[in-house]
Amino acid sequence: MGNSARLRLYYFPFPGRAGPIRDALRIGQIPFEDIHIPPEQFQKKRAAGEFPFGGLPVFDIETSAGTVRSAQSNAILRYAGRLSRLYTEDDYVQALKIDEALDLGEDINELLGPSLHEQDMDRKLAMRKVLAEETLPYWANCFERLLMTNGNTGYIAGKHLSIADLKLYWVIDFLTNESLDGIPKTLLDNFEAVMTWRKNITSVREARLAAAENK
Ligand SMILES: N[C@@H](CCC(=O)N[C@@H](CS)C(=O)NCC(=O)O)C(=O)O
Repeated sequence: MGNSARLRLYYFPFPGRAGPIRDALRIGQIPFEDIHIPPEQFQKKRAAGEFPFGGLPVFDIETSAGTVRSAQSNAILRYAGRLSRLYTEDDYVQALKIDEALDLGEDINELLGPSLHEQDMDRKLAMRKVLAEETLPYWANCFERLLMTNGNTGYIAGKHLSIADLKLYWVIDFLTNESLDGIPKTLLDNFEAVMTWRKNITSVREARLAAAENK
């Protein structure tokens, strides 16, 4: 990216899949336009073909040579991570571990899709019961083991904050902030390594954002 590139991130006015991208760019002090699409305008814009794959987030890199538009939250997050030094430049093993966690985050996001789109509350709650009692504990256990394999350093990959931590921070927040009917905020309380990691990332993230803002 040249210095003259203008970056624009399009997403809804809540964190969701854009939360980690916004964080990474802010921590890296990378200027970008944070464009919030009101949910009621989304379908119209999608029908008009404004989004490459029909969903958000969408990201523009505008230079004098033109504008590159892209979709896919993890691809955009890796780009933001490279700019912000929250990915890795040449450590392929570290990249592998970060990518693994980014895909874990998307696997979990995808699991939530059907119940998010379900309009019938009884059917929605039946789906959420299976998620809360079976599916999500299975995936939380995978995440727990991943953290233990990394040595419970407080981070997902190695000993430093990366885009993987920011991705999973927002996935876990979504699972436990009580915005999902039928998913209790205590969902992950018994996953000790996840809880310890979350406490660490919550404070590291806040400190890094505050440091970037005050520079
Ligand atoms: N694989 C895509 C999924 C994109 C996606 O499904 N985005 C959701 C918001 S988080 C969306 O646009 N939903 C609106 C809809 O499909 O109606 C990514 O990771 O960016």
